[in-house]
Amino acid sequence: MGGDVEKLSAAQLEQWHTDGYLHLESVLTQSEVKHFLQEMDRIRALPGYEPDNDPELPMGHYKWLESAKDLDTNGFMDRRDLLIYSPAFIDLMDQAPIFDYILQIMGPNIMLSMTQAIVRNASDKFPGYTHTDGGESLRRIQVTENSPPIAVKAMFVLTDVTEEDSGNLTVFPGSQRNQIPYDSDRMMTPYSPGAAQLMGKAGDVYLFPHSLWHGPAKNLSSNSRKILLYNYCQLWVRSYDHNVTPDIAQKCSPRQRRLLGDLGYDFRPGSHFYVPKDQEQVMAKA
Ligand SMILES: O=C(O)CCC(=O)C(=O)O
Repeated sequence: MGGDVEKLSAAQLEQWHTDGYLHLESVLTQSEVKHFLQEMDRIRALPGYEPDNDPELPMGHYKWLESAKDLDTNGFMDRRDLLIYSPAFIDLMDQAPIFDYILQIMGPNIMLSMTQAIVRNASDKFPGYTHTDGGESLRRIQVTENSPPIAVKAMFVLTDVTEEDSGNLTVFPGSQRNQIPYDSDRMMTPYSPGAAQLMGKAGDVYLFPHSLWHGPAKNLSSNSRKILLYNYCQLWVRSYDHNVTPDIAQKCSPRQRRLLGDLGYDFRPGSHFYVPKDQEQVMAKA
């Protein structure tokens, strides 16, 4: 793909294939961390997509609300579709080195499928949960070890998580290849056998495929745990998040627009089936 791109080492790739996740340290600078934390505080008071108990909403769907329900900056927040809020959220979609690693792992025929900001407040009421991403469908599909994954998530950690039960991302290493039986009475939780609660520092990133069993542990610490999530999928799978308005499109570079599904021509039946001829070139140019 040319250019000066950062690459995962052979040892990291082996860990990716074996454990199904990577913990990359100090990816964001402390000033980037500070900026994104301030942005999370700011957008909480703004309208956006948040979870809601509206019985009219199908499972997993978000609702457009006037603000987060809790306006305390350490209270719970789960905001989707972040690109509308600032250029920093747009630029994070293809920032080095994480996007270089995503291209290395997934290949060039990809798009951005979701963005999300989550605050897991300290609470003894939240038991944590465990799941795969992509719902019932993707869970049933297991690619071979060396295949590019169908969908991958980058979790940007914005607050230190240095002890267990601090809202840690909890993973089941290897479960991307050896799926855990799910059509049974067995309920997976972050405390089921095989679970590993990950530690991390503000600025670190975890990469994992949607097929890895994962989820947040309880947060019994005295701090809120704050993260950003950027998801990527193979181009034909398509985004399940973004409304790409003209305003967002005009703030994006050609590569960012392509990642949002703009193929360089108007959509018509057949688009997204084959990749555009210039896909590799567009992905290679930051
Ligand atoms: O850690 C969280 O708050 C949620 C993360 C998660 O479950 C996910 O990335 O799907």
